[in-house]
Amino acid sequence: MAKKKVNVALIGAQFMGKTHSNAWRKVGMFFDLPVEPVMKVLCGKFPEELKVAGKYGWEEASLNWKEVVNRPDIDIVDICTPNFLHPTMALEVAKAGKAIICEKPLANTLKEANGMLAAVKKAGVKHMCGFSYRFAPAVATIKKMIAGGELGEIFHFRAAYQQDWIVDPEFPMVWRLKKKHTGSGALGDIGAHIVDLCQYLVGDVAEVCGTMQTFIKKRPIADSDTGITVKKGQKRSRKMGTVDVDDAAIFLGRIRGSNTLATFEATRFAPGRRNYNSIEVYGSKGSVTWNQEDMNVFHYFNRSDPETAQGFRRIHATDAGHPYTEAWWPTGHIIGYEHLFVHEIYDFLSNLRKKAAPYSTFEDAVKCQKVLDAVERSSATKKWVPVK
Ligand code: SOE
Repeated sequence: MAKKKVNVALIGAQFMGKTHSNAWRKVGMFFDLPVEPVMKVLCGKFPEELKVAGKYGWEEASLNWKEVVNRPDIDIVDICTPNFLHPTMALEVAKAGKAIICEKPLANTLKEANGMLAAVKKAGVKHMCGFSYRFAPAVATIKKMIAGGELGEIFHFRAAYQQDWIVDPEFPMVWRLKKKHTGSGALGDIGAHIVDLCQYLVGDVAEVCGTMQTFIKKRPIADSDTGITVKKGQKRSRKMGTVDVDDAAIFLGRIRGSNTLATFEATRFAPGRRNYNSIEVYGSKGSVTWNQEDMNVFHYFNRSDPETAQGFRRIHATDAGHPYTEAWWPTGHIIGYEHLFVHEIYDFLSNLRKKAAPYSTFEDAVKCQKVLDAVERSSATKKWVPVK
């Protein structure tokens, strides 16, 4: 029987537009789906950037996202724009009654994030926020281990998400460095990921104490915003712009209803760490560690191993028993960053016509935004702040 076609519109043609386009294109090739996604329209801000629409697999391209969102033939809208645009777009999509995927963080502020959650609930539409690292086979396996009690009582959750793409003072002003476009800097961009991983794997953060730092406060203004990479030949004026967001945020957390202590570091000033999203979980029965730069493996220490054979085992999360891996290659044939987006869209489509939402929803994204908000208030007051 022919599968119901669901028409997709994607808003945003830069880094996330590219990763999500790849995912929409690959998901039906590698996974069995209850519906057939059709890549209908890529929406962008400039005619120039829409030249990739055909190459990315989209049937149409449009500069008018609002018109596309309200088209009766569009069923799902995927928002891959800078953070400040998420609320306006999500509210429009919810009003139009379409299913919605939105990149993280949900919004610049907790207030806006709450508004987005209220809108999708009122509209009764399916909603996902793309916390992609949950969908790494190794991370999904760690989730099962912790939920199954294999690590016992959790003493510590530790996460450090370290990058280095703006250590060069010549790196120009881009949207991720301007509060009005991004909300916060490293905290909301990469700190959001490790907060979500903590709340996904271990438990909700109940209170935080943190501090934030901007190392380079002035940067050259560029002729174009190229996300996190500097395009060859990009011209930079001598006019300088002010960085009004954090370059790094470090904070402690206590986990609701447990004795677990959490420590978080989100920095863009760790030379040599390109996209080093790393987590460590230490429990009464054992420990696990994982990092995105070596994303196909995780390390596991089991306290009940014989004393003469104790140590961190290096486990390849590419065997058939690891989530998502059967769709790809034989064991040991690794996957990459882009596959995580295929996995998240697979989970979204698999549950499109069900009540269930076994993935990161707007609810989870608001829980994350509450922690980000509390960290900003803690940094400003130099006090512990409860996460309401
Ligand atoms: C930049 O820090 C960035 O592109 C993040 O915005 C993404 O969420 C992360 O997956 C990779 O790095």
